[in-house]
Amino acid sequence: MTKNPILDKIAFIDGQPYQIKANETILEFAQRNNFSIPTLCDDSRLESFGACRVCSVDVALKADGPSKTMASCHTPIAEGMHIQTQSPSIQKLRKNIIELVLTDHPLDCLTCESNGNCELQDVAAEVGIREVRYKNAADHSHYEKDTSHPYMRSDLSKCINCYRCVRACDEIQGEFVLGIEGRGFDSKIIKGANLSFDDSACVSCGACAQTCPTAAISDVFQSKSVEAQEKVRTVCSYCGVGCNLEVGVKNNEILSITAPEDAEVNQGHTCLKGRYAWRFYNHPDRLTSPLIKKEGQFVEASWDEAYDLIVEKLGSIKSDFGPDAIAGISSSRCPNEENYLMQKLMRAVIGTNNIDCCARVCHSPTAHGMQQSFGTGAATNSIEDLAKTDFIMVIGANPTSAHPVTGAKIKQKLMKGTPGIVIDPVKTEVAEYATYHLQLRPGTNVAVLNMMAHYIIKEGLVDQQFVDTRTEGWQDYHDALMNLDIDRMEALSGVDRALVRDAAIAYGKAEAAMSFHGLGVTEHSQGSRSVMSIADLAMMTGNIGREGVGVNPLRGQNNVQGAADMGCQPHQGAGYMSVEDPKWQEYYTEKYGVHSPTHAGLKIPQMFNSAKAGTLKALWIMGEDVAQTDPNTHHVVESLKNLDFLIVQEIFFSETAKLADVILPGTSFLEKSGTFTNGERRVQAVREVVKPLPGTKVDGQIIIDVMNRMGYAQPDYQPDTMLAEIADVVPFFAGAKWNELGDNGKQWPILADGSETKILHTETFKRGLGKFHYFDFEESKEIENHATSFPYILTTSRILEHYNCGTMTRRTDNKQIVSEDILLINPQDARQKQIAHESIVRLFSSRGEVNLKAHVSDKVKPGVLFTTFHFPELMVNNITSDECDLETLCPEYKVVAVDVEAA
Ligand SMILES: Nc1nc2c(c(=O)[nH]1)N[C@H]1C(S)=C(S)[C@@H](COP(=O)(O)OP(=O)(O)OC[C@H]3O[C@@H](n4cnc5c(=O)[nH]c(N)nc54)[C@H](O)[C@@H]3O)O[C@H]1N2
Ligand SMILES: Nc1nc2c(c(=O)[nH]1)N[C@H]1C(S)=C(S)[C@@H](COP(=O)(O)OP(=O)(O)OC[C@H]3O[C@@H](n4cnc5c(=O)[nH]c(N)nc54)[C@H](O)[C@@H]3O)O[C@H]1N2
Ligand code: SF4
Ligand code: SF4
Ligand SMILES: [Mo]
Repeated sequence: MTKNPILDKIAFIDGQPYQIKANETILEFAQRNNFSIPTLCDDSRLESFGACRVCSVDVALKADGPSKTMASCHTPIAEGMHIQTQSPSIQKLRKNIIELVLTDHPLDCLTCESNGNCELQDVAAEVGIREVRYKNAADHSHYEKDTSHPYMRSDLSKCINCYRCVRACDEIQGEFVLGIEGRGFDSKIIKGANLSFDDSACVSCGACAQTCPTAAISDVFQSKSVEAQEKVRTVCSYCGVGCNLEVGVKNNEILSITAPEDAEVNQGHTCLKGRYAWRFYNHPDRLTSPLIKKEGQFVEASWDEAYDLIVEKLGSIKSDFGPDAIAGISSSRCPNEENYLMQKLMRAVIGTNNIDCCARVCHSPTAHGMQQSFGTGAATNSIEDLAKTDFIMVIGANPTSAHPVTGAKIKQKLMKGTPGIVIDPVKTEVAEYATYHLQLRPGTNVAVLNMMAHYIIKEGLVDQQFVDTRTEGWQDYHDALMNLDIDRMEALSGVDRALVRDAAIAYGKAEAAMSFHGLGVTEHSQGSRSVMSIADLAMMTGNIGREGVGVNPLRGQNNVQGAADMGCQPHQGAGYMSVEDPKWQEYYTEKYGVHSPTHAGLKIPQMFNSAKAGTLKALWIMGEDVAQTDPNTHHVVESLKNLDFLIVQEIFFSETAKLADVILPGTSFLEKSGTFTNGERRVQAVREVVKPLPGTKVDGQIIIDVMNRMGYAQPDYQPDTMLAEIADVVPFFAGAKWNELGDNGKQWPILADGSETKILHTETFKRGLGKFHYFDFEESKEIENHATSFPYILTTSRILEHYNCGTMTRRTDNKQIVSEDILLINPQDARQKQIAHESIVRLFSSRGEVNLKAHVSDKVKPGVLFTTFHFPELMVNNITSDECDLETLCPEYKVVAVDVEAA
């Protein structure tokens, strides 16, 4: 459909003049001006379809001129048009159409799963239908219901052939699961080759259920949503996309979660975790009482007993061994306010900088690397820029599994012809749609990125003006690249030089190229260096500081950006000011009213080593299951066992909680208020949906209770006053106010006047000039030391259905969809090792072993194996290594020297 690019011109609706906007349909024009036009096949997120014609209007080109009836959803508005939305002939037409639709629709409204939440009924009422004249002309009641899926149902006898579900699956999710079989009255929606949801390629995003105007496809819980007394807007607590959610509640019980269509982050879309995986919140396994370990057994205790013990223990350790014998690990699953409090507890109350969070094992190389290159570690652009870019590079990220809503957008762009590069040892879903897939050996990013930079220079594609005016360090970088040993890099990375050259040329020539990266970049011994190399590519091609470009880490956990912003790292306090700089020590001293500790603290791996060595005595871990998710589990568990005192603040009895001396039952995101900061720096309000489960306390209040008992006066937890305190300390939160965040939040820096920032480094970089860094490729020590005995490279990642340690997703019906970690092995390797598809194999490294099921798959190259770490029964981290990023100590989860054999 072509639309009119007209601005500031007038058209008329029911006789009244209104300004028209470019690229608007008549329907959008009317809706914007508050005229109601009934629709059935329309969904504003989908391409207009014009099938049902319920949205028909009369259109004349002159005030009293002859009119034509047109479908408003796909007719562009034009200057001078006169639209009649309710003429008698139009009303009659709509009524006839709806009557016809209803003849084909079972009249079981009283028992229908839509439970009154039916657009068809609403439209029928709107067009004035009181009864149906030709009942069930075409009877489809024999269509079988599909109840194979834990979260969705289909009952196609209720289908009215609007094809919204098919279009949502194609255009929003890009999964192409749904199709149409047959013609006319017999046409029917099918899944794949007429399969059930369960057997189809459906990824359970729920887009079809959300758009279906009847209950032909519905959420299992949908019928309940209309009973909700209240709808609360909050933010998903799984991944860093930060989808905005609407939660239906009744009597302090959650009935449903859907995605609001005005959500700026996710436009009415989610993945199955945000929409469906919330039943953990009142699961019987939730911790509901403080527990104290006595003679090896956990015993229920009162909050007072638990607090007394904590204050006594931390107090005596501090006085006997000094504050640095105590450390804290904060939770990127928790709101900013709670992370801020956790670091404040450590710094202002205990007196140590020993505070860290899961960014350590995740994107700490991104934060460090981008700080070196640009001056700040956060994503330079916004996800909405995907609409404005004309080239996409995805490096070491699998967004359709790990950031599904953004992943679906990236996939849509690539499918619709935007060229792109995927650099990944695995054939990920986005790799299948990308123009270039550079399937490198795990651990060789620096080699491939250097080759790309070399070809960009050689082909004359450097944006010299950007380099000259906005950057420094170019000449050294340039000279090193001109001397690159391409033969060696090609051999080491295993990627054909011609392919790298073509990809580099395409990136270099793009008007606006956007790069996204993930853990396949950071979780390596050269993690920080790879991040700086990505920044180099962006700077040398001028892809920084404007729309549709930039370096965009796909931050992992819902609030990992926030945890670092709030200072949950040992070298920088809240707002990233150096804890070793006397000027900033003074700043924090003034803000917190107590003297700041003066030297940087321990990073998580150093905490474990110090615990093992006996110098770290006490550790307080909030919401991080290190015993399952940190590498080399035996080492982690031994270290934790060697502590004098371990406090675990959790919502479930995690693997780490099992080792605690005291367990404090916190609350999930559904039971508290605060803010999460997503991967594009968007600070959004998380709102209490239900009251904290009896026996639990809001995590922030737990920390405050202990602060107060240790003699530091901190007011009780309130989201508004906490955010005000943060705004006073963290410069880029200066204008953040709880009651001004609205439904869609604000992207930081939030200036004092309350305005937000969509794109960073537009005029200058945070550090002034952007800085080029060249690094030689270095082989991982893991390969150097172990490859002869363990010749395969294992890379570990995640899957769509489960989330990290899995305490939450394993307690939802997601477990019915996926119930174990699987090893991917190339057919050639499987043959050689005599490993059959779905057989159990023994996977082992120099650290340990794990038995798991093999899937023979050409998604991985020969020599490379792939698995996930979601199930503690298997404990994949038994075999991962202690190697880590040289600069930040981020573990090298992505390169593990292993061997495998049939079990
Ligand atoms: N469903 C789901 N979503 C999640 C999570 C989850 O557990 N489940 N976890 C969240 C968290 S904490 C995070 S940090 C994010 C992570 O999300 P991503 O950053 O996408 O992380 P991974 O899927 O672990 O790894 C990404 C890709 O890196 C590739 N890779 C491995 N080695 C290399 C290499 O040497 N070079 C390159 N270029 N690529 C390599 C892997 O094959 C994989 O496809 O996801 C978040 N979202
Ligand atoms: N082999 C391998 N291991 C990995 C990775 C990998 O790629 N490969 N990825 C690593 C990465 S990127 C990350 S980020 C880590 C993640 O590892 P973790 O941070 O350990 O994992 P999560 O499952 O995100 O959540 C941690 C805990 O927080 C608890 N929790 C959730 N919400 C709350 C709350 O509101 N309050 C409290 N008190 N607790 C809460 C959950 O029950 C869970 O036990 O795993 C790392 N481990
Ligand atoms: S849930 Fe999502 S992937 Fe599955 S059929 Fe519906 S739209 Fe397609
Ligand atoms: S894409 Fe991420 S934030 Fe959105 S619903 Fe899924 S897990 Fe939640
Ligand atoms: Mo992560």
